[in-house]
Amino acid sequence: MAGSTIEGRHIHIRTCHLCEAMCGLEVHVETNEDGADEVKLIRPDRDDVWSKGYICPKGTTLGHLHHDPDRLRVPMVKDENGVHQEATWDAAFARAEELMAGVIAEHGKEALTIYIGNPAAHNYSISRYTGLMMGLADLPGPIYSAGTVDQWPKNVTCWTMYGNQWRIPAPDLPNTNFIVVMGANPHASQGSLLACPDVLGELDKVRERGKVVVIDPRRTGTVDHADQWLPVFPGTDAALMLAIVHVLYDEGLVELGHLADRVKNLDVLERLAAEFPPERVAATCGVAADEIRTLAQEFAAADKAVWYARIGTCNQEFGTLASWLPDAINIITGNFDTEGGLMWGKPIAWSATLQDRGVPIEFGRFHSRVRGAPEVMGQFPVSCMAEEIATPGDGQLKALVTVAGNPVISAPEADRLDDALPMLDCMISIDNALNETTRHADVIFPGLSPLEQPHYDELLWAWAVRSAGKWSPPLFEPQDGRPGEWEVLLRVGAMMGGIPQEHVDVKAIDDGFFAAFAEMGGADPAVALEACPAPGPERLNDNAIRTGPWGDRYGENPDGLTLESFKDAPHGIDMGPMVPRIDEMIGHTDGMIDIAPPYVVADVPRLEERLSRSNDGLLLTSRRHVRSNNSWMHNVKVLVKGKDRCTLLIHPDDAAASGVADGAVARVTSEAGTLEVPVEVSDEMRPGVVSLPHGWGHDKPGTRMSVAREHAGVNNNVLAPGTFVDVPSGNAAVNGIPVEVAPA
Ligand SMILES: Nc1nc2c(c(=O)[nH]1)N[C@H]1C(S)=C(S)[C@@H](COP(=O)(O)OP(=O)(O)OC[C@H]3O[C@@H](n4cnc5c(=O)[nH]c(N)nc54)[C@H](O)[C@@H]3O)O[C@H]1N2
Ligand SMILES: Nc1nc2c(c(=O)[nH]1)N[C@H]1C(S)=C(S)[C@@H](COP(=O)(O)OP(=O)(O)OC[C@H]3O[C@@H](n4cnc5c(=O)[nH]c(N)nc54)[C@H](O)[C@@H]3O)O[C@H]1N2
Ligand code: SF4
Ligand SMILES: [Mo]
Repeated sequence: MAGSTIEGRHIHIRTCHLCEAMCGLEVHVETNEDGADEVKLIRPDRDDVWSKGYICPKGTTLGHLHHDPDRLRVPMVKDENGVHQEATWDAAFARAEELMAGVIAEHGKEALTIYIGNPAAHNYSISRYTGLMMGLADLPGPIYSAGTVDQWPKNVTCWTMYGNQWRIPAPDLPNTNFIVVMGANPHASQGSLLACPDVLGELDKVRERGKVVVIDPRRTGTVDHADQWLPVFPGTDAALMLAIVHVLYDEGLVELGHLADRVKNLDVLERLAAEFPPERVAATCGVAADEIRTLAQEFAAADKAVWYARIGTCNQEFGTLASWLPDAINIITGNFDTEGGLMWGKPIAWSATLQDRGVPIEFGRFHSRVRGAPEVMGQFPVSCMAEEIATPGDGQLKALVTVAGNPVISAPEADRLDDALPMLDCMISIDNALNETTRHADVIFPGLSPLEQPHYDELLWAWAVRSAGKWSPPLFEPQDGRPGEWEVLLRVGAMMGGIPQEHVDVKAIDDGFFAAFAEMGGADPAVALEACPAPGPERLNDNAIRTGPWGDRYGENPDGLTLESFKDAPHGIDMGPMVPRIDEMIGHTDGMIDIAPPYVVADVPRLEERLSRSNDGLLLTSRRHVRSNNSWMHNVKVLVKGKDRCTLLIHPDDAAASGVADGAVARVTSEAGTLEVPVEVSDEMRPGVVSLPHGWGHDKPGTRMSVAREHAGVNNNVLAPGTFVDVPSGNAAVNGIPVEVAPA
């Protein structure tokens, strides 16, 4: 096992699985008087090839998560009084199967769906085995995920521009000299669709070399690491960026560099932008025309520049347009697929999501039953889930499986979903907590503690600023007889597929799954199966490394990498910085980047209408904090202690006009609902815009979150109208919600 033992203390080397920064940790474990192993201390691993000693406060709390007495360790089954009781694994599987089989018999598989939450992206078992689960379930209808309150617009633009929805390019931060950070706050998030340790430290270095500009309605902590802050009105970024493109064309600053003959539909982009001179959008965006003009000129003049946009540009009314235009700006200024610009990462271990190519682009193949929402990449907006459960009729949802998700907090119209979930005939959750969502589940199957399983980040290296990789062994042995999370997913998938549990041959199913992956990597499945006989996620990980760009190809390239290479290198392996990849990354059959995809630009008229809407009244936005992680880490005492973070941030002028004072309680009302929340008056907000954090509201009965309950806060998604979406992607617009603020 990696690490060393000093005076009875074992020091494990591990990668923090919580966020995209993937920091290396030293986890110090001691055996206590009762003979139990306990995490005593977590500190940065200075020898980590990637993070080199950087961590944030959350990384030091993995021991708290592991030892939390509230964490589920055995399955929970609801008794006849609706109270969760601990159960054996066999009893829990039997109850789940009984309920699921009942729904299938009575309503068919149309009545089944799955919701997949965010930690799936940070857990190798879940990220791989939800794929197998869906394959086994073979559902005729859509599934739901946190993706439609997150990056779905970016998936739409990457699919239409590059031909693959997960080939998301990221800023080459360590090598750029000019960066625009739009709708992202790495001060809290530590980077998103951008894997880079110590993003703020990197921004400081960019400032030394050139300039950092932040475009955000809030003067965030990231602005402290920037030269300029442009306080844009929420939802107007696309208009601002079209004006940037306008200036670039108008002033002859367009220069495609090495991509000159790799980009099509440039004329469409130019024609559209011609309609958006800075003077036309300035009032709507809240950014002066000369500031827009200067930014375009400076961006074009910088030798290496990059325009980086994240969740503020996705979770909004024009998410698809605002996700398309940053890439377009980088492309037409010669800052795409080149050092210091927007580039694709090159993972050592490939992810299946990045492999598929050539799927014909098609949206709206079917529509949701209740509101008629079009399918987008197999999903409906997550806000549809409540109405699809609550509205009777053919195709009504009767069974739901949630995997590592808490949509009662994270999805728009949160209270409506909370009311709908008890109407299900069968709800199964695969989750480590009895929280606001899982309290409705008939059966909860806990996953292993992250410290009980190996870890390798699967997808995140696709947008990492270096080609590196790290594997962490489990620190603790799971309790006897506990199935791994992968096996639970496999079994529940089979259940949804109508395969009786006694006929589920885990090894045979897993062998078939692995063989398909080996083939996807270009290996001979028979050779791969012989080399890797043990079922489970580890051999998938091994295969992705062996058939990846530096892999041993099962012996063909004897000096190549395997999972063993990572086991021998606890501080990680680094294969260098980002490199140009255009020839490998375009999935379209013509090999061209489509800089103005018809599906995307068809939404421009909707944006034009926005220009005639005034910015009167107050618009609600969301925010994050470095000591929170969406909804699920508020049960860690050291992270929630201190000042109340769940406050309404409001500019002094707006506070005065609304009659609310600092520290008082305000009533915030939207079309969807009402909340009462403490006020924090601050000029860090742009006038006309207020901000609430997401992920709070832990006061529901029937949960087992004793610490979070004492720091409950309110759920800002009670205020998010479910039908307020970015139309082309169906992604929720949880930013830019019109609200009224009054004294409570
Ligand atoms: N208003 C507003 N709403 C938002 C956002 C916003 O900015 N504003 N952001 C959106 C975004 S970007 C996201 S990604 C979503 C997140 O939405 P969700 O993914 O639905 O919510 P999380 O809070 O991440 O909940 C994660 C769940 O996973 C469980 N969990 C943690 N670790 C494990 C594990 O190892 N195994 C298993 N099985 N379970 C585990 C936790 O107990 C918890 O129940 O929220 C979205 N909602
Ligand atoms: N500590 C911590 N880290 C996290 C998470 C967490 O909850 N806590 N969540 C993780 C997840 S799931 C994700 S997806 C990432 C997200 O990571 P980021 O994208 O960096 O998200 P935020 O920190 O929410 O920053 C979004 C910013 O957008 C601004 N904004 C809101 N509306 C608009 C708008 O219309 N236009 C513009 N230009 N800006 C706008 C907000 O004021 C806010 O400052 O973070 C991840 N990392
Ligand atoms: S920034 Fe914090 S939460 Fe993210 S990986 Fe590093 S230590 Fe973990
Ligand atoms: Mo997210």
